Amino acid sequence: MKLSTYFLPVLKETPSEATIVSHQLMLRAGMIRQNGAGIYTWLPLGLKVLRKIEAIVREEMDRAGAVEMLMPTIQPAELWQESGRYDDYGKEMLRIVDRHERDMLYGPTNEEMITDAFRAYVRSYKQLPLNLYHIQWKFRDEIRPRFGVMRGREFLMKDAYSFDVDAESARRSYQKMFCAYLNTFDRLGLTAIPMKADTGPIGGDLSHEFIILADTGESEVFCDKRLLDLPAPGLDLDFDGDLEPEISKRTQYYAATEEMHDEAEFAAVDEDNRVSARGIEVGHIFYFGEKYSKAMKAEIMNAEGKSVPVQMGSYGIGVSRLVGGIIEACHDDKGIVWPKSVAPFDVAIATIKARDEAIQNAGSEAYEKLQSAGFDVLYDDRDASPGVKFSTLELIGVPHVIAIGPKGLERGVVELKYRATGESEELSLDDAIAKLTGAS
Ligand code: 5CA
Repeated sequence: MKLSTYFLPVLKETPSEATIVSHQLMLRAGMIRQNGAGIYTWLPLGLKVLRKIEAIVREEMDRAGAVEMLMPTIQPAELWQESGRYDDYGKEMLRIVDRHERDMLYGPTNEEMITDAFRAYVRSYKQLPLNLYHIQWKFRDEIRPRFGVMRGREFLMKDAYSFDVDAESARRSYQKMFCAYLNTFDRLGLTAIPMKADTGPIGGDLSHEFIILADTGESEVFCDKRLLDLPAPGLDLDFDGDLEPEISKRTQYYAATEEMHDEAEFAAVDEDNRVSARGIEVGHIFYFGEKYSKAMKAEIMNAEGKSVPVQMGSYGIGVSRLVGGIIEACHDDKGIVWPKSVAPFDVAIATIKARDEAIQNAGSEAYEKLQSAGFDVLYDDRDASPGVKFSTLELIGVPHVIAIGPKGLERGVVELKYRATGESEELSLDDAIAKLTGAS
């Protein structure tokens, strides 16, 4: 992408309405534009990051055996009347009446709709276990939308739903999602702490929130310090093979989170090991058994030939919230420092004295070579000062910048700058590309 023809409306000033750093940086970096309370346009740079996060979430869901589909944003009220949640959900649900006076709603979540799809097609335990998910926009008429995309009214969520013949198998499905979540957050460059949680309007008796630590977070984390050491990177799971050994790798961790993590239990933790911190809830998983299947008569035949309500769980990840959450965890005084896995571009080229013909040729050569090597490249070909170029690229958080200027060109070198450390080195273009290939 050439910056001269891209759409990157960066702001010089920090907008006064933004009170937390991720919101400020998303506005300044030209990632989002507010259209109303809790409603945002995703500008090109913001959309790129959103899509990268979505792709990682999708890959990990697929790897854990979940199957993607897509349900609509607008739902008929009847399904919610059947489950009993139409009245329970209260003012957070955006209710709509269509031209035929039919009651509709903008979905805040999809338990009812997925249960309706399930009961239409599945009859036998032999078709289970099954896990279906989608990645779709939701609407919740939050009383206090704030912090930009972190607490929006319209937001992108991945929601998965598991179906099992009995409670034992349902708990295995839950555990499998639990592991998939740890993998997903690892890949996003985050340490997410699972905490036992209230089930709220979703219902059920078993639930975990996944929290990333940030001072600006809305959730209070009560945690045994020793748990922070357990989700160490390197516990890479491969769901392709037999599941048992894979799950057992995480079992110790899972079991530990089962044992503690609400405020009362926290009081029992040895004082030396307590931490209490603030964090952002980026995921939430629930096992609620028969809550919806009983009310909506989603029954299956078990091995004994008996018709029983299917056992269900649901598993949410706040995809759009994660964009803000990652920035909260990954920034410095110059701007965003994206983890490589979600950076909008892998590498940028900044030309100094961009109108000089030799510089233009060198810039084009670097652009072509980097693209051929498979990198997503942002070429800052604008006729702007080095200061403007570097500060823009630092603000938007591109992990690597190759600076090409007349002095270096004479000596056959470019400058390779690393966003995360601020370090830089001089080397030939080909060596810089080789280095990036090794590092990526
Ligand atoms: N049906 C269940 C699981 S699929 C459910 O809706 N769970 S939830 O209410 O906890 O939402 C799942 C995730 O969506 C949350 O963990 C959070 O990361 C994200 N989320 C919830 N509300 C908002 C909001 N107003 N703005 C941005 N993200 C949100």
